[in-house]
Amino acid sequence: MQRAELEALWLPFTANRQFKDKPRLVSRAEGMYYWTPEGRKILDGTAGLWCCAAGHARTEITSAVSRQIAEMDYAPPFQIAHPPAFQLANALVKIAPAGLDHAFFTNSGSEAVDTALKIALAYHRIRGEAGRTRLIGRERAYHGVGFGGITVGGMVNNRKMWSASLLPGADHLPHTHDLARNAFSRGQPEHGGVEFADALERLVALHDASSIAAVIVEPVAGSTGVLIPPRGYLQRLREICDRHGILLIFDEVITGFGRTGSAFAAQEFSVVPDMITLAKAITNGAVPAGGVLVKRSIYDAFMQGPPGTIELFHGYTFSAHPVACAAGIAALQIYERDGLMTRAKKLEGAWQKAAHALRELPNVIDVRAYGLIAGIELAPRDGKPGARAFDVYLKCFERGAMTRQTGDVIAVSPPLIIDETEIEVLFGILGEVIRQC
Ligand code: PXG
Repeated sequence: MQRAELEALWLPFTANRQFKDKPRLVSRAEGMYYWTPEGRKILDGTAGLWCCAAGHARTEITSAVSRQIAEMDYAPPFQIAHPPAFQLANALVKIAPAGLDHAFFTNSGSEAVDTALKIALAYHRIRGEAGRTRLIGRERAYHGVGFGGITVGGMVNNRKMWSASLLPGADHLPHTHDLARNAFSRGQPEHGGVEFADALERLVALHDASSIAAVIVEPVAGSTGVLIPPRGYLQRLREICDRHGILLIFDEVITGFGRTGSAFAAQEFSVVPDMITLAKAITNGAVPAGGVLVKRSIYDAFMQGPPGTIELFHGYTFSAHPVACAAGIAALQIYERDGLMTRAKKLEGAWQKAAHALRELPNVIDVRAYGLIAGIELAPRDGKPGARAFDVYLKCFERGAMTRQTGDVIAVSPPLIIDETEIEVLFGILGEVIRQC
């Protein structure tokens, strides 16, 4: 493409001018690979940003999508519905942790987060606890880019331009990253779980439980550079929320659908939240969609008013879009049929071994991995945060592997169909590149 043709597009979360000087384009995808317009093959180490769990261009999904778009392209979601919406809700509830048996649909993770936060606030209000308005997030958290999501989020660049416009009254738990004690952990880090979670007890003491609506956390934080919950952390958060009548929301936008080795991280870590937010792999990335899984007691609380009144004044034109639902149903069928929800467990040995082999390389200050996720933290070069990791990311792309860079961390999260040879290739390229950077 010519430089002039690149101008009109404003790319999200991208250094636009740098990108347009040297664009990286992909134009085809299948299975574990992308191809550039020139035909260069690139191993997808990111599942297209955590989306394509079953790999790219699955024919079952493409056929389901084309059948649906021909049959009924769109239908309004308010006061009317269509069978695929119910089918996808039922399929999700079937694999969800027990008790989370209602699904509300959105189009993205950001919308799922804002929906869950709004449900939490409304839930307390309709139950007569209107004072519970405070939302608790966590340092280094990523919950999308809506005002709710950036309020509870904890990544400074995503917040600072809008710091005066965030939702009022929010507070944040400390993040759980503890390099001094937990560097090079395999699986869940040993240290600090209970102690980090007990910070919630201090926020309750500071603000009083009667002002707190909900706590939202990513069970494994992704965007901030792969933070795996230390042992006991999520359990302790659950206990404290229960003690004080606070709702616990797991943002499973990246951990949902087998990424950790269970369908949801809630099951993997044996902690059941009150709501789960979803997106990305819900349709294998084929069509935008997201959703919130909600506990029955929350749904029931809304169903108390006089019949005929709308219980929740919230929803999107594209909630439960028929084409997204068709993609979602087909994706879930593949995940189940091919055992993808638990495949990360089978590959865990090979994954951990390959990731931790990078430990010996220069400038690698941490390797952390869980399920089919890994984060490799690098020492910043010349005091410039992120510069070395960005170089690694660029060189990996040139060498034929797509990875993700965030700060000083390289994150990888391939499609769950990856095999042991591809794992070796991915970490092999990463290793060679890190040596040069
Ligand atoms: N919650 C979490 C936990 C996410 O990871 C969102 C919400 C927002 O989803 P939408 O669909 O609105 O983008 C996300 C998004 C990365 C990376 O590098 C991850 C995301 C977005 C951009 C980059 O890991 N996740």
